[in-house]
Amino acid sequence: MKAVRSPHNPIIEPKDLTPSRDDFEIIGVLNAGVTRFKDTVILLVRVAERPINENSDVVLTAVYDVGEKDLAVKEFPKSDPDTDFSDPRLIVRSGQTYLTSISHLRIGRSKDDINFEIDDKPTISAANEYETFGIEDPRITLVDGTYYIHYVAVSAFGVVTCLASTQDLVNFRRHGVIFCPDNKDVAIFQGKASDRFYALHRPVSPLFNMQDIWVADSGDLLTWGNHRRLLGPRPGCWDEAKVGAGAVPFKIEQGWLEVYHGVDRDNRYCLGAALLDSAEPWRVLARSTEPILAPQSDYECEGFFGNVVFSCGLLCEDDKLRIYYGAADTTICYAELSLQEIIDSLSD
Ligand code: MAN
Repeated sequence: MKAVRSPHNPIIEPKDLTPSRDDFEIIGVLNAGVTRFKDTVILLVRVAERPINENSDVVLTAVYDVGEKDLAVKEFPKSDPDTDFSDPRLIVRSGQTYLTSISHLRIGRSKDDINFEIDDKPTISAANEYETFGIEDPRITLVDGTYYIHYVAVSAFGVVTCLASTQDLVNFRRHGVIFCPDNKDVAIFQGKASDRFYALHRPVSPLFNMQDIWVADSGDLLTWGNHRRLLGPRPGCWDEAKVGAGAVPFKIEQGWLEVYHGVDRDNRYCLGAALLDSAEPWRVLARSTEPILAPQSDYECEGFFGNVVFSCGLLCEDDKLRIYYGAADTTICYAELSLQEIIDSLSD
């Protein structure tokens, strides 16, 4: 599979943006939702920040304080034997998990697909009890002129998926939690099947160690039912450990195409594709046996969390997939792949 990476990669880096506060630094700009409005590509990028720290004996992070309606800095001594810092994304103190950064979402616009003007201020940020550890990984689905944004919200109550909508990308209406804990990697299909909305989602069963992709349907985008298991990890394959939806599924001649992420035993995140039946999207017709995009360049292999390519959105135009993806949880990159080559590489 030939992925043509932009020679300008990474196309967006933390240094291109201004932190939301003077005492914060941006450690990652990643995992963007994507849509097009006329000749403009719109990204809703995830910006991960943490307090600037000059004391090497402690780890600092920020959480949203619901009472104060503001971010509060939290300090964790590195010497505390009851605190586990082994995953760079997490702080686990006496069984309670915190994140090492707090994310918000910002809009970026480009007329040439590659050079983005990113807003100086957060577009959507943590604002309620389900979002105290931040909001992440947005996907955008356009329905009758309204952009529906489904994003991950993290708090001590768990990982949920929330819905917001906007017509002008300026004023946003929050619709609350649409999938309860732990459930992320929700991707609402671009278009209806048999007159219903469909969404991929990824519930977690810690008891049985299951993290599979499920599919549900809805008449109003808010209430989801008819949950069915769609696909899971495959032993010995590039997606042997974990799978989750990536981009919003979109219609092609042969069915719905979904670009999802798979993780292997070494925690390598790759992208692959799945083809779902047009009228019955709970049926998987074919899947990638090899990744369509795997970490390979320095900027994908090294960073805040290395060996990661992760996508929340793409544009399928001129028989090409224009994929925007987070690289090493640090930057946003761009690659083009031939739709035909992807279809030819799928097998059942
Ligand atoms: C999680 C996701 C992403 C992130 C990857 C890799 O599964 O929620 O936010 O990019 O891990 O760290």
